[in-house]
Formats: sequence, structure tokens, C-alpha cells
Amino acid sequence: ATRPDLPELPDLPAGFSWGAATAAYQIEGAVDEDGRGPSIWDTFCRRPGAVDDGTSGSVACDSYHRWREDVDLLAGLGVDAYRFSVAWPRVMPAGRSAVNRRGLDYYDRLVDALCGHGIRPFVTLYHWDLPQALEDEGGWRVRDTAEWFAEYAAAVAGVLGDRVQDWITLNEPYCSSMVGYAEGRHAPGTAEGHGALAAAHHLLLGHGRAVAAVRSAAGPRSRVGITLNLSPAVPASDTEADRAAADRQDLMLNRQFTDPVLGGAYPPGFERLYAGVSDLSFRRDGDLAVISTPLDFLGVNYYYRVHVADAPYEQPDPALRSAFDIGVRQLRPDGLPTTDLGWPVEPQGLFDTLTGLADRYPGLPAVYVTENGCADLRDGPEPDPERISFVAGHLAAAARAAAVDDRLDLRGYFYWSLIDNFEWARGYGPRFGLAHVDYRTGSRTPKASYHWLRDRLRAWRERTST
Ligand code: GBH
Repeated sequence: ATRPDLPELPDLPAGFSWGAATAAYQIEGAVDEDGRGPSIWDTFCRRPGAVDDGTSGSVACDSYHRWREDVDLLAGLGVDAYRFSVAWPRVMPAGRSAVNRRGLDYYDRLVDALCGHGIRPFVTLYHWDLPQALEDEGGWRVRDTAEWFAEYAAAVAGVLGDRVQDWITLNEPYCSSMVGYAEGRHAPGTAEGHGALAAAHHLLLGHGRAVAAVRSAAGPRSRVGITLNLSPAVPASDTEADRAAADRQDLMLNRQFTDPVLGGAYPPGFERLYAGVSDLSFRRDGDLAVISTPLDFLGVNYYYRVHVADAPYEQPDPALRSAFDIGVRQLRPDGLPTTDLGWPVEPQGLFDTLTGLADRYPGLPAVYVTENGCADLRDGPEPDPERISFVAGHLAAAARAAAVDDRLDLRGYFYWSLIDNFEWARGYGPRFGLAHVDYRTGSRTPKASYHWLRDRLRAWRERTST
């Protein structure tokens, strides 16, 4: 049993959902099986230098074959929810029209097994794996992709909707657009101005269209949301210049996405931030009404706060700038605790994120923390005390936010991730799992954090059910 000196879980309302999360490309492998088509990540990983250790998700955790072990891990952990993503290129290998039934069958089996254990599936429809065939036609830069996404969403919801109630359209459109098309650290790996902002808009439009498509294909019982990664931006000093830099960072990271979805408008300052970088000709009348379709819930991924200072633009001429070049420099203040990846550990940022949403958006829907977690660089199922205190600290901050702010309807928490997996451009070095994966054999081994969460969840349920 877990040592009594380890932290307890905070008080949260009965009915609070406890879960773990994964994503298709990071765990499944089997990229050429049963008719799956290539995605932009298959292509991107082959580019020299794109992934730190030169790897890809082509085998990953082999969850395409070992999914029963993942379900057993979830059941043993005692969570009541599992957030996973469906790979668009498995379901529609060419991105549109023809549905590949064998690809969908995989998720059909997974959903049945989860339901058999009383674990509620939260299905993410897009976790960054755009079919390469659509990228070849312009990807998220072009408006048609939003329509193809809704068509794909309807195909999935039509098959799984009799058992799946909870749907997440997009995971982190900030990453798909700004990291993918402007910073270039993620697929497709370009440094664009107009293209990146168009991609962000078309992702949000696709989200809005998919909300309607899922509701009509899966029926009125379905609950639909979006997951956004939110990071408070903290100025490095109190100077006017650093405060302005933090405001630009906050606009690009957070408000560019939350304002359209939750407030039905682009944030004030958006046009000024990107003046010269892009014309905004991709916007059409009526788009914001679609983008702000009322949601059943908002998913929040929280990892860290960003600390920023004013900095010269990399490209002085706005017309030549990528949309990522906004005249800020990220830094790491002395004395901040960090994870093995150098990410600051600041649970207060989760408190501020959640209460800040309630402040800014009247009528905020229910909120789930759909990802929160920390990585280490140890290849072994060794004691991971820092993961236990990371989770306990962030849960305490989230529970405190829900307790002090009655506008905040916090419904659940998903740890990222159930198992170690392919960490995108960082490869297999960083390990976020509650269970260790041996990539030579594929075998999974629960870490101390897994045992801690299992024991504390059991105690929480006993405490809360009375
Ligand atoms: C989430 O992104 C993702 O949803 C999930 O798939 C991922 O595994 C998890 O977090 C952990 O990272 O490649 O070094 O340049 C969180 C936001 C944005 C953080 C992109 C890392 C790139 C860092 N991520 N950022 S790097």
C-alpha cells in the first residue's frame, strides 16, 4: 500500500471524473496496417532533424495490437474515464469520402472493452494527424479542410455514437496551426505568416462544423467540446515593454483561440499583432457564429506558465515574418522548480487559468482538465516522486479554483499520460507515463505514481460516496 506520508487527493464533488489520456499517433504504431493512409506526422518524422532522436510513431507503444493491456492498466488504476484520439488517416486514408471500415473497427473494439469495464470514453477526433493527402491540397491553410473534417467527424460519430457520449473535436489548435505552420517545430513544419493564421481560422471553423456534425450523427445524448492548451504569460519584469510582450504572447497562445470559441469574436489587438504578417481574407461573414457554437464543455490542457520578455523581432519586415515572430523571448526565472524537460512547475498557473476563464467568459460551459502531467528522462519504472507531487499539487490548485469560484463547473481531470509514448518532436526521451513502456519489448510496467493514484482514488471514492 502507498505510504501514508504521500499526498491525498483534494475534496471534489461526487461525480467528478478521473481519467488518463493518450493520442493515436503517440501510442498506436501500425502505421501501414489495415488500410491506414499516411499522415503529416509520418512525413514530418522522415525529415532530417525534425525529431530530436530521429524516431517516429511508426511503432510507438504498439497500442494498435496491445490495446487490451492499456485497458487493463486503466481498469487496474480505477479511473472512470479514458481520453484517446481517433486517427483520421485510419478512418479516411485519403482524408475524405471513402471510409475504411477496418480502421474504424479498431476503435469499435476499444470502445466496447472500455464500456465493459465501466470506463467512459472521451474521444478526441483530431490530435494532429492530418491525412497527408489533405496536406498535399493545402492542409489547414485551405477552407475545404474544415468541411472534410466535419465529414470525417460525422463518420466516426455515426459508428461510435451509440456508446460514446463525450466528444472532443480538436486537441490544441494552437499547436496544429502556430507550432505546425509558423514555428515549424511540428508537422507540417513550415514558417508562414498568412498560412498559419488561415490554418488557425480553418481549424476553428472545422471545430464548429464538427460540433454540429457530431450532434446530428451521434444523437442528442452526445456532449461535445474542444480542448485548448492554455498557458498564462508572465512578464519577466514590470516594465511597460515586458508587460506588452506578455500581452502579445497571451494573445497568440490563448486568446486567439478562447475568444472566438467562447466569446464569438477575435480578441482586441489581433489585427494589430499580425498587421503586415497576413491579410485576413480567410475570414468570412458567419464564420464566428459557427466557431462559437455553444459547447457542452471546454477541455483545458495545462502544463506550465510562460515567462516572457520583450525582444527584437527576428524579421523586421512584417511581410516576411512568420506568425510566430511576435517580438518576445521566453526565459526561465532563477529558482523556479522545473521538470526534467525544463518546464516550470507552477500549479498556481492552473488556478489562474481556470478562474481567468470564468472571469473572461460569462456562461462558461463545464470544464474538464483534459491533460496535465510531467515528464522525466529516466528509462526505467523507477520511483517517480516528482510525478506524485506534480499531480497532487495541480489537483489541489484545480480543486481550490472550483471551491472559490462558483462560476467554474469543474467536472474532471485526465492525467497525461497513461503510458510513456512518442513525445512528438522530442521523440522517446521524455516519459510522461503513469506506466513505463520498454520500447524494445513493448511491455508496460506501472510506476510508483500509478500505485499512488490507484490507492488514493480508492480512498477518495470511499470518502466521497457517503
Ligand atoms: C500536449 O501539448 C499534447 O496535447 C500532447 O500530445 C503532448 O504529449 C503533451 O502535451 C506533452 O507535451 O517540441 O520541445 O519544441 C502541450 C503543449 C506545445 C508543449 C508544444 C510542447 C513544443 C515543445 N506543447 N511544445 S518542443
